[in-house]
Amino acid sequence: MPFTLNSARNIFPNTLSANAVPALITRFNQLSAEDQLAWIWFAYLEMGKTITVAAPGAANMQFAEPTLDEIKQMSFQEQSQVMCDLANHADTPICRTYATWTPNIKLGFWYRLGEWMEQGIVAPIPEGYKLSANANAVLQTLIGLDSGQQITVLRNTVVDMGFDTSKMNNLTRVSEPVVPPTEMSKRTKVAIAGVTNPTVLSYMNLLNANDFDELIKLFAVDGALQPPFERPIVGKDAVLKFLKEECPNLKLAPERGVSEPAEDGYTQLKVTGKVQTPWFGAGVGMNMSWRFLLNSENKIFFVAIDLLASPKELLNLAR
Ligand code: ECH
Ligand code: GLY
Ligand code: GLY
Ligand code: GLY
Repeated sequence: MPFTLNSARNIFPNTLSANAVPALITRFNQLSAEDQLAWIWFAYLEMGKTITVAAPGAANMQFAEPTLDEIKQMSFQEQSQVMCDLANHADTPICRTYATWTPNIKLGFWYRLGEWMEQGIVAPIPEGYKLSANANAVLQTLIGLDSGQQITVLRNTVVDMGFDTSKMNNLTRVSEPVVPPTEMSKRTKVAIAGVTNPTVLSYMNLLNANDFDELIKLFAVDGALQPPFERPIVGKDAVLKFLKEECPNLKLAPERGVSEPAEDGYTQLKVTGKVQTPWFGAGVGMNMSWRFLLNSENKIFFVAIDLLASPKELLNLAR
């Protein structure tokens, strides 16, 4: 039986992904909007003790600027309302605009609001605000996670805010200006113990070089990419759009892998290693796996990227 998207998703079923992340987000979503905002504020402060977030690039900020200016002009009460609306997924013009932004623009927007809250330009979390008992318990759970899982929780809560895009019929996403690929002489090459497959090595090297136009050529026409905790993105056009919007300046450091033949001339490979995001650089190494299914032409039919449950999982290459 040939592979389908669904059977592809189940290759290397022993892979243990960080289920603590979606479990925590479910509990977070049950908190009130006020509690959610204060929770993120306290979480952000707590994480700031050990890891440093980089300032957003100008490219990420330009789309958020008009909305930030609008918020700056508001009274504290109106500003608090906007932030609660975002957490509540309300149907307001700002919540609709927010929904059109890529994750990096959303993160840049909140980064700036956080600075303004600190400087007294935007309504702060009220002094002495007491988190509910539930919110406190969820915060304690977060503090117990490793830093890669912590920043994933934070990123996903920010990405989920705003009006629900599935309820918008004329959604035109704004795209960040495309980051140019690294020039040839400055590119790096990965080495992966146990893996010599040229498609997999090129995948890592081209992603590290921001060379998305070449990277997409490694995919089958109906190929799919499944980001952590998300549904697969299917088809070359959609995958290329995702790569250009969400994947600039990542640093992939795969370490080891395993390769074996599958049905119909397909090959399945699992690779584990570390990934850095430009937001935290070398300060946070996320423990990741890539589960590739290549077709008989060595094109990517499917690749799943998972955030692993623990560093121990880096050694788990079992089928
Ligand atoms: C304040 C209080 C009020 C409410 C809010 C606030 C501000 C919060 C802020 C939060 C900032 C958070 C940030 C998080 C960044 C996280 C980034 C992550 C990136 C992970 C990327 C991965 C990539 C994997 C991939 C690989 C591939 O091979 C294919 C592509 C891809 C405090 C004001 C809200 C400011 C900056 C977790 C794992 C490896 C799938 C992408
Ligand atoms: N079967 C492993 C995962 O989906 O994370
Ligand atoms: N500073 C990380 C970014 O703008 O993507
Ligand atoms: N959750 C990581 C990403 O999709 O960028």
